[in-house]
Amino acid sequence: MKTQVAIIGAGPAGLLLGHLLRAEGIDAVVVERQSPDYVLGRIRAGVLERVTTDLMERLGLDARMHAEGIPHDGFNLADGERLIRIDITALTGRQVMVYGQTEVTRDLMDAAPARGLEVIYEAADVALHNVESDAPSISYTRGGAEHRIEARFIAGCDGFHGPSRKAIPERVARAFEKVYPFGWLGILADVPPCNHELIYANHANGFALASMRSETRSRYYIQVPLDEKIEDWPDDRLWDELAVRLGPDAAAHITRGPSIEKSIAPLRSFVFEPMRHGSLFLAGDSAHIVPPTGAKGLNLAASDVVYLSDALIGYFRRNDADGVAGYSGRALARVWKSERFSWQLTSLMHRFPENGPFERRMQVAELDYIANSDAAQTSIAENYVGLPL
Ligand code: RFL
Ligand code: PHB
Repeated sequence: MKTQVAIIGAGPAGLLLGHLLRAEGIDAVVVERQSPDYVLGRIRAGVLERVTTDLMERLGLDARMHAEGIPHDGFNLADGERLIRIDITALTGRQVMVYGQTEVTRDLMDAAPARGLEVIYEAADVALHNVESDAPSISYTRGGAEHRIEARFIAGCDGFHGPSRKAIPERVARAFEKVYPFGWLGILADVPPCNHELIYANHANGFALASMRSETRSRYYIQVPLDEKIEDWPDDRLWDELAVRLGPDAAAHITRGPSIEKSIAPLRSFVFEPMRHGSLFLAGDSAHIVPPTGAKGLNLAASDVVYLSDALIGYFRRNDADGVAGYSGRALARVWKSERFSWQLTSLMHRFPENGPFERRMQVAELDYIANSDAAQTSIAENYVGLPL
């Protein structure tokens, strides 16, 4: 098979890119290792910045998002008795949208056939070839047969564990990484949220987050050590711990219910440079990971795709290769700012096993500063709502 852009990975980055290219008449094929049900079963992001909602609007795939998503004007930072509300709308004039990554992915998936975007699911052994040439290709096996897709470019949208990043030789690359000594244990349950806005809580037992997917579906997280096992967290223990960490006011409004999903995700900051090598581009989690505290991962995938689709549309429609050459630098400038914000909010709101009383006083002093400074709140709000493209 021949196409213009071969896309590896049908997560948000790959599907958004495929749709943006098809909307400009550019041929693209997406190759995904998992089945559609598996992809939709992964419970991940919940908060969308304007960059992501704008993309769904540009594609004309925003009807369900606007009908079912919940715009939020603010969120809360809690520490003991203190609750600091960050009024993002008053401070920035903008909102964020609570609409699950699962739903974004479903909307993109459902629209693919009608828009001429071919997505090949359950493709095994995906491998990249000749990425330094103008005629790269990918090979994969499916149903026992071997297949090859020849393309002008490859977009590696295959997440942190995919093969694309590894196809960039070490001699031209540099990786930056920070691994945190804890993970987030998440629970999804069909119960009303305890608060109409998100609460990020710093408690002596560790961080907790109260989030939601809708008026009837809640998403909560707690910080746990990396060696913690899901089996050690039956629902009752998790609800008890959430009530302790979120504090009495929130606890009074927690509705308990059976978990419909429970999983542990490790926290990591990671950036890979460059994001293009020859005819291969990286976008989304394949090039960078942020800890989920800032709600930035999916939104960074979306901003990468805005830059990458600009570059590819310039190349194919206007014969202009400048965007291709500039992609990595443009994308990384925004990536590093989101890395900074996610790392800072993670440091402020979690309990680190290696930290002592001095670091704790630093957290308290910073929260005190934030509580009393419009400038500090504005800085948090403009980052949370999303920096300009
Ligand atoms: P994805 O979603 O991982 O998709 C990559 C796709 O590539 C496929 N793949 C392969 N396909 C073919 N061959 C191979 N060899 C392949 N290897 C992998 C995979 O099956 C998959 O379908 O990456 P993408 O598209 O870059 O999207 C990134 C986002 O998924 C991620 O950044 C966010 O989920 C991060 N994140 C959050 N982001 C936000 O913006 N807001 C949030 O509120 C938020 N909360 C979260 C999060 C991530 C979490 N976890 C579990 C990591 C909360 C959590 C708990
Ligand atoms: C979520 O609802 O899954 C969520 C919300 C905010 C975050 C991270 C995850 O910062």
